[in-house]
Amino acid sequence: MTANIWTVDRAAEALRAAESARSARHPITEDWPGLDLGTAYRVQSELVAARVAGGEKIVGVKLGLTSRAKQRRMGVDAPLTGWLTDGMALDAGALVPVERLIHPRVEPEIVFTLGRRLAGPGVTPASAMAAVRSVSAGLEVIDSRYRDFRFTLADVVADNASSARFVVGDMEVDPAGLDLALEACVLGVGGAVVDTATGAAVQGHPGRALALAANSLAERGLALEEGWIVLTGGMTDAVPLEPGRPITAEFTHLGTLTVSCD
Ligand code: OOG
Ligand code: MG
Repeated sequence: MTANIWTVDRAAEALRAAESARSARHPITEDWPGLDLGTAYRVQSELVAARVAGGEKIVGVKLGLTSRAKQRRMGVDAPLTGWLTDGMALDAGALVPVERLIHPRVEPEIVFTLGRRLAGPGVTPASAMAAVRSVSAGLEVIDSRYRDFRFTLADVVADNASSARFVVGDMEVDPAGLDLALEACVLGVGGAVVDTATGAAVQGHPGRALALAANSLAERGLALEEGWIVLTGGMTDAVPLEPGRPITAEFTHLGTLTVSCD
């Protein structure tokens, strides 16, 4: 009955296959009900290790499901982390290569660049913010490898938190001059405002999300490195990316970012 045995390798391969075929699949936990969080993070590590072996470089970390808007929509009530590589980065203004994606959605995020290494455990929001060199606007393009973005926490962890692409704005703002809980974002689709939020939507303050990422990585013996970027999580629900309907995030102090596709 070896065909029924699921392993970290097999789960990673199933997710890679769904991504390259652009074909959404059913949740891994339907095949592998025993998949626990620790093992799901090993699947995630294996996926990113394969990208690194293929020449990509890790440039940072993302948090997912840090806001109530996202947790409610996805039906998962705990945050998670995933990896970002240079292969996922898009230049501001570049078209999103939707021909390589399954069903992309876009969400506005507050992004940190670290001026020094940040290692848990015991990182507080204040000590996390002390490691931040600059704050920027971000738009994340997520693309779950699961049909209809339907998954459990273990599934979405294994799928590297639905990571696909991301854009970071060129403004690099000193965190000392900002109240990030009150930093507002207006999300527009095709010129119409569809949602609004402030930084407080993200764990009360995005610095709390950063501390959470450092402490969560520490449980796996890992740390956030100097120079890395950290996407702190969608402030609003994500919106589908469609041709002819550019998605714009306008922030109070971090500038305005737009993504679109043909
Ligand atoms: C999971 C990824 C969540 C965020 O910012 O909350 C995420 C998903 O919604 O597919 O990136
Ligand atoms: Mg996100």
